[in-house]
Amino acid sequence: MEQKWWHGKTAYQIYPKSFQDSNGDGIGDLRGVIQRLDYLRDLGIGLVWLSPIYCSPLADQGYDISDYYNIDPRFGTMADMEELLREAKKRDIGIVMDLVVNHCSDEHPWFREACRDPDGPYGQYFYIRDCPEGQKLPCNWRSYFGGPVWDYLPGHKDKVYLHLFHRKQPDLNWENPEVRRAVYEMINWWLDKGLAGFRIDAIINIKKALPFRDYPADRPDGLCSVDRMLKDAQGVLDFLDEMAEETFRKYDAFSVGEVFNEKPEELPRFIGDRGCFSTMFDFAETEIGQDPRGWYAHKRVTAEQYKAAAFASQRKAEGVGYFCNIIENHDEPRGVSRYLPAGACAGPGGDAAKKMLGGLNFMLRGLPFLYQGQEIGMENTRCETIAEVDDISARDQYQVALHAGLSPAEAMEVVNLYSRDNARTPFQWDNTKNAGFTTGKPWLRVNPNYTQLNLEAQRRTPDSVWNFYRALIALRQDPVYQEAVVYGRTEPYLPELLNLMAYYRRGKEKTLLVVGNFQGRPRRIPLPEGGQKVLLNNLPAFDLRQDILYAKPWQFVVLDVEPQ
Ligand code: TEU
Ligand code: CA
Repeated sequence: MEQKWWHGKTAYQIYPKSFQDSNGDGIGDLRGVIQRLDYLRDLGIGLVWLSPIYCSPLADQGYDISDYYNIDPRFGTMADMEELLREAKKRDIGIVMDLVVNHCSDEHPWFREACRDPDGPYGQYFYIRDCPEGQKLPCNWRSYFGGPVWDYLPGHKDKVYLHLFHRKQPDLNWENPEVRRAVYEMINWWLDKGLAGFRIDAIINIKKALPFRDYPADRPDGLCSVDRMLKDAQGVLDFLDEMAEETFRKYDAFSVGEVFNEKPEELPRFIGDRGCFSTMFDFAETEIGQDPRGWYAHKRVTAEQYKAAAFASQRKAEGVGYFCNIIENHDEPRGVSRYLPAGACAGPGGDAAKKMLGGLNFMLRGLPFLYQGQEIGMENTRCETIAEVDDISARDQYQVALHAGLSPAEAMEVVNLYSRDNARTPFQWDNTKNAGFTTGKPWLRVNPNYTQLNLEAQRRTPDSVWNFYRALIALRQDPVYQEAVVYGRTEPYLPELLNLMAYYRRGKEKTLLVVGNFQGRPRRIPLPEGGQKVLLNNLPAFDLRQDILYAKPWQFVVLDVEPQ
């Protein structure tokens, strides 16, 4: 596998709306990000992905773009963006923007024009079909946010348009070469400005199985998940190869795909040496326990499932490419609230558990992608009623749960576990009002645990979660260990032992052994014989006697061991 300029970095996702507000309007913004660049540099971050900051009606928090060439005034100005690029560059931080091109906003001029004249050129930018009122829709697919993927074209009673996501997110017709040309032009315009690359949103959806047809209904609503259609859709990689050739490759840009539902044999074409993307997120852990009926039927993740999913992904990437490893993002609950048993991170030993989970994920082969607040162990938030919830997918899933017979209180438990708001509460900088995020009224309620859980407190505490993440990042940058951490082969260690997740990272010179006691109970762990040097430990103790580690609950260590 070819080595790339970004392989050794540590990446960080910013959700700008919730990161840092600079002007007191309660909404995080670009000037806020600029203010925090030193923080990111000192943490050791080399790549930053910004969730969308383009002009948008914010029907889906910026994932509905009405102008790809401008910054939404709520987030700042183009001058702010240019300053951010310059200032980031000074600190050796590459800025990655979100590329949301499966759909645009219904307020984008292309869609407005398509509504005005569906038979004109812009009608071909979207999927518009004749469908007189009362007639059957072109197909029975269910939008990701609930309800049919079809809605009446504004101003027309006899035409419908396709939206796989929200009705304010009409799908762009990638079969139309004009659309593809317009997208590539926009990408290059941004890369010319000095962007390091893009995170590519929901990209598998750009290829539809055509012509539109029904699939067997999979819920009582008579609709069928888009996932079913994606199985039949052929040829997404032809579009993506073309895109890479016309854009990213010319700039040696970084690109990370948000890819779900890929066909396994296609992995090399996604992230191999000549792949269309530099890398893609590994969502294997995210997908554990999911149930097509909806969030209410999801199952909690066990340590064994987590381990199996992580190791399977490491095997898949071996010799092919390089995944991005995450425990959370802006669409997912907080990793510590999800992958640790209920209540584990709140009680005593909670910090140890958080560090163990973070360490196990961070040390896997691939690019570690931290999500804002992960480095201080931010947790899920709680809402008592659905009225407090902002996330459009959580609102839909609440209804799905009610229809399935759950009580409102039970449905709220489901929402509290999986709502996207969990990751979107403001960053907890300190224990002043609103956690130092804003002097105004935050757009989304700050997690009340900020009085204890905040960056400022963790800076002052040597054994905080934050200091542990700093040590992880420092290890990745350590010239002695970097080769093993970045490129070393992953080899599971004693995978048959329940609630133990351990693996070697075998580099050219150095071999590391990563060990996590994935349970709130102590245990004995046999270690390979002979010299072990402890590089990282989430607890003060390291109780080793005759090659047996007497591990404490949630203990996590990284050892430098003799290659064998
Ligand atoms: O998410 C794509 C995606 O597949 C989502 O349906 C995801 O599974 C869902 O949000 C979970 O509730 C991307 C973005 O990350 C997300 O924020 C956007 O809402 C979505 O695309 C539409 O642009
Ligand atoms: Ca603001």
